[in-house]
Amino acid sequence: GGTLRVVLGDQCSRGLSALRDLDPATDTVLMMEVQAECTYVPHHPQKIVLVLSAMRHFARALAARGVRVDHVPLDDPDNTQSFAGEVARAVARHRPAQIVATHPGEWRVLTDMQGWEAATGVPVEIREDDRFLCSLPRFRTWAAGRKQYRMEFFYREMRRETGLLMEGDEPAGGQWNYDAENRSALPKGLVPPPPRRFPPDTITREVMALVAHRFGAHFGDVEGFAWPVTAKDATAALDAFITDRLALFGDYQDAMAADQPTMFHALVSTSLNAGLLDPMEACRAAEKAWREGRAPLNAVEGFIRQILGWREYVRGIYWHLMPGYAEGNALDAHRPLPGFYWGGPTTMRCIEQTVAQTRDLAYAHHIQRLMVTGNFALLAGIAPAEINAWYLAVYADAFDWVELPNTHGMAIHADGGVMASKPYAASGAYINRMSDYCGSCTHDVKQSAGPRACPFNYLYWDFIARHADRFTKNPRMAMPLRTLAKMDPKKVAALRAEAARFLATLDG
Ligand code: FAD
Ligand code: DLZ
Ligand code: SF4
Repeated sequence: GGTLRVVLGDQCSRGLSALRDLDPATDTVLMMEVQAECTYVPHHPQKIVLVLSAMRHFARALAARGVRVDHVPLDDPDNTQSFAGEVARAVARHRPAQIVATHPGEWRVLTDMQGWEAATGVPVEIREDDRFLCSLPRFRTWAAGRKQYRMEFFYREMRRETGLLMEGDEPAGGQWNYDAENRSALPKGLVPPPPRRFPPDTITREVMALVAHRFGAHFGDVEGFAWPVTAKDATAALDAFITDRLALFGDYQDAMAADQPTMFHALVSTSLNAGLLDPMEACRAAEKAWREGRAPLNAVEGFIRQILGWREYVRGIYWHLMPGYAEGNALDAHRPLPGFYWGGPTTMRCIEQTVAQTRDLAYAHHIQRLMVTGNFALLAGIAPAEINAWYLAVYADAFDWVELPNTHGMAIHADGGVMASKPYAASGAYINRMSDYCGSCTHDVKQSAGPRACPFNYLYWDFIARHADRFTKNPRMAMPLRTLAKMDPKKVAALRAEAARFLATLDG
C-alpha cells in the first residue's frame, strides 16, 4: 500500500525531507536501532546513547502526532541488526508501494541504501538532505573548476546568500572575518561558566543501561551523559550558550585549560548533527544577540563562521570528493595508533587531559582536537585510517561527513592540502601559549632534547625534516624550512635521533 519512510539515527528532524507529504492514513515511518551501526567503529557509549535516545524520543513525538511509527529496538529478538536486513523485514511487514529516505551522512550508508531497491523489489527514492544551508549541487557549482577549495571564499558567498551579518552588500562591521581577535589564552582567574546539562530522563536511562550492557567494553564513560536528546532541549542548550558564553566565545575560541573541558564553546554540534537543532536557527540566534548588543561582533561572526562556513564547507568537500577522499595518504603515514589515545598511560599532560575528558564527556573542543591529539598524530605519522576511525568513534558529534574532512584533511594533511594550505604542525610552544597544560607536565616545554624534553618539540623538527622535500613547494612552509636550514646539522641529527627513540617506544 503506502510509503515506507526511513528515518536514520542522525535524522531526528521534524522537517526531514523523507517525512514531507507523509499521509498518516497509509504511510509508516521506519526507525532501526541496529548493532552494525553501533560497532562498525567502537563508538563512545555516550554517542550511542545520544543516537538511540534521540531516535526513541523522536519516534514518540511522531506517534503522538498520529504518525504510524515502526521502531525496531536494539534488543528485539528478531532484529537482524543491519539496515539492509531491517528494511527487508519491514517491507515484508508493510508491503509498501515505495520507500522514501533522506540522503544519509555517510558514503558507506548511501551505498547500502542504493542497494535496497534491488534487494526488496520496492522502488527507493533518496531525497536531498535539505537541513543543510548549502545543497550539494550548489556546492559542486562553487567547487567546479577551482584548484583550491578555500573555506573563506565559500563562506563569503554563504554570507551574501543568507544575508547573515550583512549590511546591504557589505559585511557587518566592514570585515568578513575577525579571527585575528580570537586568539587569546585564558587569563588567570577567569572561569568559564559551565554549560547547561540535561540529566537523563527515563527513556535515556533505559538506553544507558542497554548500552552499558552491550557496549560496556567500548572506550568511554556512559554515566556522565548529559546531552540534549530532543529538539526542545537542544534549543535550551543553544539559549544557555547565547546567554552565558557567546560574548567571550570569540576571544577564547583557541584557548585550552586543564580541568576546563568546554571553555566558552557552544556544545551544539551533537544537536546539529543529530538533527535536533537547525543550523539557521543557531546562526540567527547569535546574530540577534549581536544586534541587541548582548555579544560583540568578533564572537558572533566567529560562531556563525563555524556553522555557516566550516560546517557547510566540510560537508560539501566530503560529498564532492568521496569515496576517493578517504583513501589518500599524502604524508605516507603508517604508524599504528598509540595506546594512550584509548586512555593508556602517557607523560604528556596535554594528551592525558584531552583523552581523559574525551572518555568522560565524548567531547573535546576544536583546538584540542586539532592541536593536541591531531597535531600529535600528524607529527608522529599515525596511519590515516587509524586516527580517522578514532575520531569517528570517540566524539558524540562524529558522523563521517564532518569527522573525515576535519581529521584526514585539517588535522593530518593526508589529503595533501585540499582542505588546508599547510599542515597544522606545531611544537610545544603553541600548546604552551594557548593552554596551562605545560605547567603541570613532567616534560619541559622549553627543552627540545634530553630526557625531560617536550616530545612535541623534537617530533616537530623531525616532521619538518622528514617532509622537507615535499614542503619546499609550499610557500607557507618557507619559514620552518629556513629555520631548519640554519640549524647546526649536528643539532638536527640529535633532534631526529631523539624523535626516533621516542617513536620506537610508541611502536614497542
Ligand atoms: P563550537 O566551537 O562552539 O562551534 C560551534 C559549531 O560550529 C559547532 O557545534 C559545529 O557545528 C560548528 N563547527 C565548528 N568547527 C567546525 C568544523 N571544523 N567543521 C564542522 N563544523 C564546525 N565537528 C563535528 O561536528 N563532528 C566531528 O566529528 C568533528 N571532528 C573533528 C575532528 C577534528 C580532528 C577537528 C580538528 C575538528 C572536528 N570537528 C568536528 C569540528 C569541531 O571541533 C567541533 O564541531 C566542535 O568542537 C564541536 O563543539 P561545539 O559545539 O562546542 O563547537
Ligand atoms: C551512529 C549510529 C548509531 C550508533 N546507531 C544507529 C542506529 O542504531 N540506527 C541508525 O539509524 N543510525 C545509527 N547511527 C547513525 C548511522 O551510523 C550513520 O552515521 C548515519 O545514519 C549516517 O547518516
Ligand atoms: Fe604537552 Fe609538551 Fe606541554 Fe607537556 S610540555 S603539556 S607534552 S606541550
